[in-house]
Amino acid sequence: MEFLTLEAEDYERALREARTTWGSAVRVHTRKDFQVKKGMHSEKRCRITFFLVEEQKPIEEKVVEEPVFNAEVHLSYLIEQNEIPTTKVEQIKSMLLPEEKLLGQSELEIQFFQFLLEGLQFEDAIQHQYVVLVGPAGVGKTTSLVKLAIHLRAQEGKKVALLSFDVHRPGALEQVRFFAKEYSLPLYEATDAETLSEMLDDLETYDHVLVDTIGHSSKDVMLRDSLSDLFSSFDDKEREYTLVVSASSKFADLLSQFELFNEYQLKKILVTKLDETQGIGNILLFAKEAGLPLSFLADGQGVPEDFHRADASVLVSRLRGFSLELDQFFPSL
Ligand SMILES: Nc1nc2c(ncn2[C@@H]2O[C@H](COP(=O)(O)OP(=O)(O)OP(=O)(O)O)[C@@H](O)[C@H]2O)c(=O)[nH]1
Ligand SMILES: [Mg+2]
Repeated sequence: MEFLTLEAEDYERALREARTTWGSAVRVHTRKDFQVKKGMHSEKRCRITFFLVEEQKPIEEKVVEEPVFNAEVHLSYLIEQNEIPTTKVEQIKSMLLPEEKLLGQSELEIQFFQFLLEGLQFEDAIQHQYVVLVGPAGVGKTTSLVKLAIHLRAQEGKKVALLSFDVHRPGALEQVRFFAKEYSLPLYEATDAETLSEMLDDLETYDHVLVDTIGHSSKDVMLRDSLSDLFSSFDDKEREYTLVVSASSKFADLLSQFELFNEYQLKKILVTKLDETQGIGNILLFAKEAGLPLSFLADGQGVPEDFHRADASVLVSRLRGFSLELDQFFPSL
């Protein structure tokens, strides 16, 4: 720190002089009063030693600006986080962002949440004796069939059997035989319409017969025809067809799978591989568009544990980007 000195007739003048030059930065360290001889007289003097401090600026009052909530930006974020199909984005924005109204964050989130769940149907009760799982190759039909069989037996005390239509493909039978053995599930293998009709009396003794089919696409005309052949053998049996889809499929692909398999008059949708996707917007909008109830949800390869009855709370726990605690709408979560 640097010290300065200044001398005047008295302390007040010395201080005034110092302040004339350095203003309010002056801080007096010491003062010394003394006499100076001037001829016969002596004169009073005062010497001050002082230092300067940085002038304190007045504390500016900070104006904390409230961030302005931008509903459109937040809605875009929710849309992205939940992987809403791009073809639906404009419709959602025009529905949820009315021009004449400013939305707060909670209000917007509740409306988006309602939009996602509105019209969704859930139905896990099996109404028919035969349950046929159909769907594209590799979505998890066989695995889900086994999980469903174990669920019906363990949770509902049903007598169940597996019936495989997928008996010619290398490896397919081994897979279902392995599961049947592992979980002590009776397995019937229908190689053709004739063997199937021979099994029907036996199959009548079960509460539910779960039918595993070969995954096929629109290009596999042969496969479709052979499947139709087999189905014709139990035309009179009460049965329900469930479409198995993977949660990681694109929305447009889900719609074309629905169109392809709806020739069987689908009753339900079973969703697999929920563990392989971040956003479930495609599945929610697909189920609504197809107008079919969701029956079960699979979220892993674990048999039988990665399998749940479809209900809103399971799906809601997979929604992302909300600041609202969504589980408040489902107290059982
Ligand atoms: N991560 C994950 N994998 C799954 C799920 N369900 C099935 N898988 C796996 O997906 C693969 C295919 O399953 P499958 O049950 O053979 O599928 P599929 O539809 O019967 O296949 P195809 O008979 O060939 O048409 C296997 O490795 C399964 O373990 C799931 O929910 N999550
Ligand atoms: Mg299979």
